[in-house]
Parts: sequence; C-alpha cells; structure tokens
Amino acid sequence: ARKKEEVADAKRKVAIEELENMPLFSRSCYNLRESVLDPNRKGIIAEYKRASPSKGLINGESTVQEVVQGYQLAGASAISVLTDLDFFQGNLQDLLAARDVLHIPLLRKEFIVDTYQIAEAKAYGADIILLIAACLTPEEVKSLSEYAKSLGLNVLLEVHNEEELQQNLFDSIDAIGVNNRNLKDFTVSLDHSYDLVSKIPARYIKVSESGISDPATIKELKAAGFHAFLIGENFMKTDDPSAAIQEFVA
Ligand code: IGP
Repeated sequence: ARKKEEVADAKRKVAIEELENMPLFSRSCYNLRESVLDPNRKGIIAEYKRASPSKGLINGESTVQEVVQGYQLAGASAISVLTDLDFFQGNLQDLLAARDVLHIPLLRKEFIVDTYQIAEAKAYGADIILLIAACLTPEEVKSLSEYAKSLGLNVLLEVHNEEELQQNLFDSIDAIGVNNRNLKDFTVSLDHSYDLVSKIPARYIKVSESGISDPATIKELKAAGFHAFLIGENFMKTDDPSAAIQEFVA
C-alpha cells in the first residue's frame, strides 16, 4: 500500500509541475472585490450551468462562450463556470473556453478538497476558487485558502449556517457566500441570507447564492447588506441566458 501511495504522489507532483508550466498559470488574476464594488456594475455573478442534481439537464444548447460573453456584455460583475462532470456536466475545457473571451473575474465552481485542484483552477483560467465549508474542516479551509492566496487567486467561502460561518473567518478569505440552497435536500430559502448577513464581518465581500429569480430580490438583498448575487438556473433555463440577465443588471 505504501508503494502505491508513493507512486501516486510522484505522479501528482509531475502533474503539478505541468500545471505550473501552463501559460495561464503565471498571469495575475482579476480582483473580485474591485469588480463587485465597481459602481458601474450591479454585483451579478452569472453562472454557466448545463445541468444540476436537482433539475437534471437545464440547457444543453447554449455554448459556454456565447453565454459568458453575453453575460459580460450585459454587465455581469463576474462569471461562474461549473467544472464538475458527474453532477453538473461541466469540465475544465469550459473554464478555459470562458477565460478566452472574458476580461472580468472568473470563478471555478467545483468541490475543492486539495491544493492540486487549486493549481488546476489557476492553470485553466480561474481568478476565484470556491471553498465549501460543509465539505471541509476549518483547518482545511485555512490551508487551502492560504495556498490559493499564494497563487494570487481570490477565495470565496460558501456557508449555509452560522456555525460554518463562525468557524471559518480567516484572513485568507476574500468573500463569503451564503448558499440559500441546502446541499443535502436541495430546498431553497432566502432566509439563510437574511439571517446570516449581519453576522458576516465587514472586511468580507458578501455574496448571496442560489435560488434568485426576481430582480426585486436583488434590491432587497442589497438593502440587507449583500454586495453580490450568484445566479445560474434562472438565466440558464431560458433559450437565451444573456437576454435573461438584462433586467437584473438594468
Ligand atoms: C447558482 P442557482 O439556483 O441560481 O442556479 O444557483 C449557484 O449558487 C449554485 O450553482 C451553487 C453551487 C454551489 C453549485 C452554489 N453553491 C456549490 C455547486 C456547488
């Protein structure tokens, strides 16, 4: 067993060096805070999401480049692209294709559990990584976020309740997202955002995630203290996601 682990370790090491040699790895990242606080934009983080565990196939027609280019042109503050294959039908090529047409921050939406995936995020064009508190220990959140910062990436921490929030308030985190969707049963309630917003310290960018389907909701969340709003399905379920975003950025 020991031998096997050593071989796996060695392989991974080679692969990390390959990532470090990729052209995008050494670029400097777009800044999430600057983009989200830009008064000319509305704080929308628009997501390209082909499918989801709760909805199955959402949009099998629109290509990643046409959608994210449309989001950007409409005035999105940042873009999120799923790279998880099993649950969301995403992949790293989508991330790379998105990077190719974007000049705003790009989030790699993935269940990140190790530093390898973070190096990969940078090499494939991401500016922001997501760390999900429910999937990690506070020690892991701390070390993974510190590694991401050492690569110049922005870090978005996702929480769903107060305990996850209080346990993970590290300096190496830039933004805190409250996921309105329960990852276990997929129920959605904006109450999670309204309940937690005042408990997020002022040094963090505050993001409300999931289940947002009405421009009026953005106004209310903004009044409650949120800076940014992560929206996927509501745009992706239409024939033309970049048209659907219009009334949210107007
Ligand atoms: C977008 P919605 O309901 O607008 O499609 O949600 C985004 O918040 C959601 O995709 C998401 C997610 C995640 C997906 C939030 N956190 C973690 C996968 C993993």
